[in-house]
Amino acid sequence: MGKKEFPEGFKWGVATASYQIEGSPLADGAGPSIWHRFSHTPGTTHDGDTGDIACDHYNRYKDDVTLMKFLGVKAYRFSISWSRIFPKGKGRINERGMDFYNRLVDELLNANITPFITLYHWDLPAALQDVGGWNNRDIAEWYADYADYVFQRLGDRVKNWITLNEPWVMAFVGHMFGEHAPGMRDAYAAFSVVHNELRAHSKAVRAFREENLGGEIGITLSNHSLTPASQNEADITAATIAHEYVNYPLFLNPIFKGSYPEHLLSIARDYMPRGYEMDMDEIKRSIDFVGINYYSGSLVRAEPSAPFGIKEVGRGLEKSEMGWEVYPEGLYDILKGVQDSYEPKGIFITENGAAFKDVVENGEVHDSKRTEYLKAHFAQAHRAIQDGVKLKGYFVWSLMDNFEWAYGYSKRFGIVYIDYKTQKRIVKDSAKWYSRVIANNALD
Ligand code: IFM
Repeated sequence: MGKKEFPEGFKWGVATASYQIEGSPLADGAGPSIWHRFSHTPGTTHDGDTGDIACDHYNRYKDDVTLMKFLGVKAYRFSISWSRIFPKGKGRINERGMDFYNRLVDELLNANITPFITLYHWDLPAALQDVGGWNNRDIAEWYADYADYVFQRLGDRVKNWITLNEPWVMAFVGHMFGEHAPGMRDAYAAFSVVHNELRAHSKAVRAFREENLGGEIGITLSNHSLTPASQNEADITAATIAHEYVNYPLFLNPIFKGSYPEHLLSIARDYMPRGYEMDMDEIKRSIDFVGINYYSGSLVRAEPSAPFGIKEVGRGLEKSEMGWEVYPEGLYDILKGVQDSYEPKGIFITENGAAFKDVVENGEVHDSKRTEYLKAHFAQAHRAIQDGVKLKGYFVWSLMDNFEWAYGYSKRFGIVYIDYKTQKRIVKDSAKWYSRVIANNALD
């Protein structure tokens, strides 16, 4: 295998999210989020874990930026907690919450690290959930007002914006499977949330353009490679529906083409909010890049008794601690699919990484499986670039171990280990390896 060089200026980065790392969720006047409420509800998370302390990044952000500088990362993707700035989701502004992100941005710029801000990574202000949350059409205005305020305050220094993180997960895991906040089990709510997410996204993009601050804006989508288990027609149709329902087409078709994907509608039409067609012109709006999150892949079989007739089956490959099969080729397929179907101006891998069991030995973590995982996925990203995909950067999930939602602290995705008792950070072998890749801008 020869040396694989990446394009000049390629943005090698790391990613995190507010509720997963910050801790101190109610500090300095912040309002509670739905994840604060959900994790404090008995029986919702592993061992009752909450984000109350997490990685204590709220207090240690300077050290964490120093750590990123030491690793040589070029870009940092983090999210803003809406309820730190608007404790009730709208109305009164909490200047002390805003100040935290002001300081973080300045610290990053001083360290020569480019900030990529995700405006929403699942921690909706609880006060907005009380009036329907993402299932209330008014959320599109509430969200756009919040986003616009953040553009005004940080847009002089921040030039890369992501409206929403993984809207599919928010909609379905939170509103149909009940495993994430707000813990609902209602398919009608889930599809109406998808539609409102798209409306909110579009209004925020419009606000961003109107502010005329310069910079780029996009959206980050979750993806799971889904291919037919056989060449039998039923399996092929099931895999097409599954791909359109779970992956980028659900959001990119409306954004780029102004319509929901055709096969998806065969299962979703009855669940869509009445009159949704009238919003499609507004949803279709140009964005500057697409953010792709990718971790794993499965085969799909038609199974009439399964939800929506779709059953995922494994290939018998090695699995991560999440039980997800390691399938790097799927990353190539997803990237190529986005490029060929929508021809976006740019694509970023906004998350990729793996949870494996980590052991601290003499103050070190030899996480060779994570390094192998990243190496194989970087190689597929490189192959995609060779084949014409406009990939501009790659964010490893995650900078550090953190609160893995309903799994609490039981899964470690970091390239930096967190000792939760002492909050000590240990740079894992995978981070040392990543640091060399960044320095060479190439994979050996
Ligand atoms: O930790 C999550 C992140 O918040 C969203 N994408 C997937 C990651 C791993 O499950």
